[in-house]
Amino acid sequence: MVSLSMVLIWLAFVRGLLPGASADKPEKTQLYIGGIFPMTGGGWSGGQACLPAALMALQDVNYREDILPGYHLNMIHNDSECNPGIGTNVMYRLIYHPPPKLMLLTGCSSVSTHIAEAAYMWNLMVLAYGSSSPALSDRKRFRTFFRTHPSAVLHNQARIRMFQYYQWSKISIIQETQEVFTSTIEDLEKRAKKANITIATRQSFLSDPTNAVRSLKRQDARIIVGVFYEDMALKVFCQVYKEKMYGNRHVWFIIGWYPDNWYQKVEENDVNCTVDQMREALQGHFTTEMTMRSLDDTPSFSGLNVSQFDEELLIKLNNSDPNDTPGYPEAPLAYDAVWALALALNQTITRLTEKRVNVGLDKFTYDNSTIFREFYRAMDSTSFQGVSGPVQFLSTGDRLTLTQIEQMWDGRYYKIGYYDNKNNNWTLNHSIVRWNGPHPPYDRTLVVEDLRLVSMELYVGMCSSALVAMLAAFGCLVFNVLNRNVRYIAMSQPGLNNIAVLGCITCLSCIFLFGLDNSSLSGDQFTVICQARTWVLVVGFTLAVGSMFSKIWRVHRLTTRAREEDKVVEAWKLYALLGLFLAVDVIIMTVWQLTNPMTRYLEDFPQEVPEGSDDIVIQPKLEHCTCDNFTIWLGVLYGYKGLLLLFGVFLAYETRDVNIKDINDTRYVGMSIYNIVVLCLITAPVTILISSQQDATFAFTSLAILFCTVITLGLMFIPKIMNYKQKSIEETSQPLQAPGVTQEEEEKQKRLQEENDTMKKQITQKEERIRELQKSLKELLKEGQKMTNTFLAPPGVGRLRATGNNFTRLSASSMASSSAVSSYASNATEVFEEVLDTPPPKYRGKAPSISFDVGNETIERVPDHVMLPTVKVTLSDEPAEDGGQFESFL
Ligand code: ABU
Repeated sequence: MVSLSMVLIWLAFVRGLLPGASADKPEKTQLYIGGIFPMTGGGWSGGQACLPAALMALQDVNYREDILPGYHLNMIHNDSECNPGIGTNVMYRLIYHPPPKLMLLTGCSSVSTHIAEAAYMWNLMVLAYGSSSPALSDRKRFRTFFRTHPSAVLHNQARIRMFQYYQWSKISIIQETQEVFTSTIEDLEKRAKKANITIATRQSFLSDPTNAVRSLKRQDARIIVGVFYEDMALKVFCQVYKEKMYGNRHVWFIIGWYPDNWYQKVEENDVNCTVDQMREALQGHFTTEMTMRSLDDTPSFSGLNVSQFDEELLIKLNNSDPNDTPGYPEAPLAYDAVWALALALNQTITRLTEKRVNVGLDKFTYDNSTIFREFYRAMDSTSFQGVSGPVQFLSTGDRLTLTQIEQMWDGRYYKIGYYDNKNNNWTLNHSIVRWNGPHPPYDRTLVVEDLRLVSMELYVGMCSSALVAMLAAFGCLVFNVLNRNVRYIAMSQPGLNNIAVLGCITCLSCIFLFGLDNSSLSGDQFTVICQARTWVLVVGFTLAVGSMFSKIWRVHRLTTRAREEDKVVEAWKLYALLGLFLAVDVIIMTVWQLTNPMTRYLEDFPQEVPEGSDDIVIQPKLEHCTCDNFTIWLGVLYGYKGLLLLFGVFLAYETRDVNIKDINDTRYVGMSIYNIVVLCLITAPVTILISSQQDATFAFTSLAILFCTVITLGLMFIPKIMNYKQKSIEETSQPLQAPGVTQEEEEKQKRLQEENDTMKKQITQKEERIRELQKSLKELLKEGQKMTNTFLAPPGVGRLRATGNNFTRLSASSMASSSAVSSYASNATEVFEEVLDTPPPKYRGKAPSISFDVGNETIERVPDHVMLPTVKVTLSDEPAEDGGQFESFL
């Protein structure tokens, strides 16, 4: 009531002062409207400038004789504190305290929504000068609502345009929990989605933005839209300063209707940051706001242009700093709102007259819908030039204007452009736009993928080695094929050796495939190669190891089977065994390929931040060739190959002493298998352990393949090549098969040869044993019988010879019986020399044998291949003068 009386006094004063106001004119009928102004409170206290502007408009309307003739428009108003509860209370007071109000003027969206939702119950129209909430555009909910303040959706159109222009496709949002902001953000989300812009995160807060800002930081928000009232803006940017979420990595978009120096009000809002800190945090941020002052100086319907309006308003504000006065930007909207309702009422009078409804506006009551209906229609069709620009309402009660974009630099706002919502075009003064960094910030931390590749030097080195090994293997193959008829090679299963060489070459080719990565392959190509290399290695391994296995199995059969027919392993069986191994490979690999195909998988490593870069992080990645159940499949393959190797090792061990001359590489094949087992046992687990180090894995795998193949080739072929060199071509190249000799005969000959060799070996061992026995016997005899040289000739084939000149008697007796087998006295030297090489004269005619009587038997001594019993030879009577010796030759 105090306010009302002040207004009336003030109006009376103005009327008295203004020209054209005459005291003798008939009393005017008083009309009343209600005004709800947020004068205080934390949100938007725009009433501080809007109320004077509205009063100014009332004064100007009342001054005009052509507007509302015979009426005087009054406004009864109160403070809503931008609080819905207080605002609603003010509304009830206005309604229930006479006189009836023709209309309610409101500001602050949260208050306006409550009032506008209820007002139609009293046939009341609501006109908002300061409500931006997009929610208010809902005609079904707010049936009698109009506003000179455009909807905040106009901000969103301009924002989206900016995002598109600077190619920001990922934004984040922070909002105060108020319907005005929630509905603004909902609209922004819809528009962003349409424009393919992702909302990375949306944070909201009620009264403390600390956690919301921290959360933005955690989520690496870069382009941030903030919608909140001025008091919250101070808190938000103080926290932004603390979290260092400003500068060259961040861009903030906030609402532009705060007074220009809003950030300086830190003390009165209890914000724990200095003005300088706020200025620093706000450097370069953008604001969007609807144009609230006409862009040109053309006079409005009221007669005032914008500058005149501002001048007058400043007087009303007692020349206080407009930048420091909340609602100063919106003041033209309040001024135009009063003009809009005055013009609508004016129009209503005309309409009522036209309709011959003979009631004055002062007869309006809350249940009189006649005046209300005409008033609504008049308002709906209002159109005039205001100080805020053209005033016209859409069917939703909204108003369209340009959106103005500003940027703050060093604490000052600079206009950088406008967005025309109606025509969907914009003007942006790029030269004014400034950035904290050398370029507009990125909308996200750029994650640069760094694919870890096998080093080129290593790849070239390993491939060169593999190539050399392949050439060597090829050389072995050629050697084997060219000399396949040479006995030495022909007897070593050259066919299987050739397959082993091919297996080695296949395995070596894998080295080329293992080193191929993203530097030369696309993702799909890598998948193909990763499948191919598994197949190639598996098949190569089986060809090499399988053929060696077959060879050693054959030798094992040959040397361990008792029956002659069991010993024979036909060649086709060896190849069939190899074929079986390959078939198992193909089955395992095919099932693997069909059920869990190998594919490209990228392993991520911890991100790295390059020095001096805020916007880029390096994401190291490594390509792997893997699949579901990879470990199981690897286990199946390793299990099968492991069994093959294990059995191969067993066979190699069993045949370790076999030295069959013509199957001359048995031992070497065994050694190759040992070597492969050892290398596989090391390589398989180590490559799994170091699988995250591409160079080490490639080097280790390649070296294992190189060692396995080169050692195998060396063991199989170097002895053959050496042998080939040593033996003359004539010796080694005897035709294997004389004309007319059958394959069977040849096999038999081979077998006999092998047996012969075995026996020769046994003989050598026995001879060795004999020598040892002779030696010990000699020592015994020397000690025990100095006068009698007794010599125990060992059993076996051999010759006896005594040296010296003067043996008088020589007797030989069998160890088996004590009787002498032969005795005579003669020139011993002569006799024995003769006995051994040619029968002595007296035995001539019996040559080439000599017989000994052993007991009742006569054993004929044949120079070769005859086993003699142990013969005791005694040289007695007179030892040789020269201390002659007696020796046995075997
Ligand atoms: N421009 C002031 C808007 C205030 C509000 O919508 O609550």
